[in-house]
This record gives sequence, C-alpha cells and structure tokens, in this order.
Amino acid sequence: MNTTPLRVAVTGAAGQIGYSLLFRIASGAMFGPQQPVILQLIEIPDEKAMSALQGVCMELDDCAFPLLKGIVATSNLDEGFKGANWALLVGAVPRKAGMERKDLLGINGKIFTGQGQAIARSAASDVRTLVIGNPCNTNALIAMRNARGVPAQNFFAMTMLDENRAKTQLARKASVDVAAVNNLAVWGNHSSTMFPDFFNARINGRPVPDVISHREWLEKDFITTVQQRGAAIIKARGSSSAASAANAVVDTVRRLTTPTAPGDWFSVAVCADGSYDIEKGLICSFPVRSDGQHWEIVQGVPLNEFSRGKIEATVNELKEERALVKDLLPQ
Ligand code: NAX
Repeated sequence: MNTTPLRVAVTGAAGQIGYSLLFRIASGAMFGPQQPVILQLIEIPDEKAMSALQGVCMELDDCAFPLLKGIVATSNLDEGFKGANWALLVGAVPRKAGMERKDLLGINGKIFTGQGQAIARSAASDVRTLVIGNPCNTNALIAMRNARGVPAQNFFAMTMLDENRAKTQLARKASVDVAAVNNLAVWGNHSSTMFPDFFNARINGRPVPDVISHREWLEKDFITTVQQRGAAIIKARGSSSAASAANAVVDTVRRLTTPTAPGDWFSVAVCADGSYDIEKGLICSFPVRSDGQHWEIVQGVPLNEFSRGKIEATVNELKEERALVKDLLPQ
C-alpha cells in the first residue's frame, strides 16, 4: 500500500466531465481503495468558472472522502501541475457554430502548448498525461511535443469511451452480458473516422464475426453507431456525454495502472512507434496491454484489407490535423 498521496491534476475541473470525474477519483475508483489522493483542480481565470470550481470543492468537502487528502483550486498552471503524478487534461474550448476544424485546432492547440510546457516545468518526474479535451489526439501531440524532458510514452489520449460504446453495441446484438466482450481495439483518431475493430474482438472467447453472422450490420451499422454515438447523445440529452466520458477516464487510468488480463487488450491513443506501419510520432489509438507499470502496443493483431482501409483513413485524418497545427510543434 502506498500511503503517500498521488497528486492528480485535472483541467476543466468545473465543467461537465469534471463534475462526474472528481468524485470518482476521490472515492478510490481510479487508484483503488487504499490509495490517498490530492486533487489539483485547474480552471480558466474567469470569475464564473472559478466560482463554479469553488462550489465543486465545497461538494468534495461535503463527501468527507477518507482518501482525499487535499484539494488545490487554481487558474495558475504551475501551481495546478506542481508535483502532479497524473495530469488529466479535460478542459478545452468547445466547437461553436460557424467554427472550422482548423479554428478549433488553433484555439485549443494554444491551450495544450502552455499546458505541455507547464507539465514539463512543474509536474513530478513520473507524470503521466491523459488528454480528453478534443480534438484529443492532436491536443495530446501538442502537449507531448511542448513538454521537453517528459518521455513521449507518458502521453495518452482517450478512446476508451469509444471502446465501451462498441462493447455495449456488440453485447446487445449478440444478447450477451457486456462482460463477455473482450479484445475490442479502437484504432486511430477519436473522431468520426475511428475504427472499432470487430474482427479481432471476442465474445466469450470467440471471434465476433463467428458469433454475429450479420456481416453488413458489423461493417456498416455497428461502426457508424459507435462513430456517431457522441452526436446521438447530444441530440437526446441536449448536452454532450459527461458521466460516460468520466467513467472512461477512470477506466483508462485503471487499465494503464493494473495488469491486463492474459490475452486481452484495451484502447488508448499513444505515441506511434512504427507498429502496423503507422507513422512514428502520431498520437494514434492502438490495442494496448499493461503490466501495471508499463504499457506496450500489442503486436501481431491480424488486419485484413477492410481493416487496413479503415485504419489508413483515420491515420490520414491524424496527419491532416498535425499539418494544421505544425507551427505549435517544436522539433
Ligand atoms: P465543459 O464545457 O462542460 O467543460 C469544460 C471546462 O473546461 C469548462 O469549465 C472550461 O472553463 C474549462 N476550460 C476551458 N479551457 C480551459 C483551460 N485552458 N484550462 C483549464 N480549464 C479550461 O465540457 P465537458 O463536457 O466537460 O467536455 C470537456 C472536453 O472533453 C471537451 O473538449 C469535449 O469535446 C471532450 N470530450 C472528449 C471525449 C473523449 O472521448 N475523448 C468524450 C467526451 C467529451 O466530448
């Protein structure tokens, strides 16, 4: 048992996802029931945002979480990331009507430049950074490239929500419990081009296409449902997914910090190392395994022509995004 509290920095802490996420971290859901934590909450220097953050801190106090050993609420990046072991970068400016993807990348890119630099200056030497704020792969790339001295393998972007969505869709279709679905890798960008690989996913240990024979459903409806699920939630709820996104943040950190079950894998975007002929240095989602300390991209997952085509399209989108922010990427 490690009784030294882990320092967990969270940006956008007064936002929707923050409101679902912080309570789960403080309750022990992310690092286990024995691990104390200190929350370091970062918001923009805006009166309304800081006031909302104060309210969240009051509610955290009112939960009397035994594992929560301290709360810092700040708009100062160096104070917020000071000594952080984990940096969960949730805060980002949402896309507004009339805004081009390039504009959004430019605005959010600047946020992640400064945050990457501050993480390098102020966080703990073992800091691991998970980017949730969109476009999360490219934001993670910007943070990574601006965080001099922090190893590239300590940067991640979140595709776990897509994995969880895909697992539920497959379980429903096969009329099985969701826990029966394993080895579901989401490849590429967290965007509408992502590829949830159903060929290599398993239901009760059997390849999904052997269990779900409706190939057209798998190739079309399934993929589109997963890709468009975020938009469907906005349409139904009137605001974007928050509790399920926070749950996916908890799942991602847990799966990176606990050993992966034998033979299984999970989805997270990491710095590509040339595996599967995907260009080195892109932040791309892969099938990943962890031994609890270190992660690795699972090698030798078979890819057919259909899968290769889908992966190429999503990787091309990552390259396009990178080209749009090239001025924010120091060598
Ligand atoms: P909200 O708009 O509710 O909250 C965002 C918060 O971030 C606000 O309180 C805002 O003041 C703060 N913020 C903005 N810029 C900041 C900065 N520079 N430093 C610190 N705080 C800053 O959004 P929410 O619903 O919480 O979503 C947050 C982000 O998650 C969005 O970019 C969203 O697109 C992204 N998502 C990513 C998902 C994924 O799977 N990777 C899924 C869910 C979500 O869509």
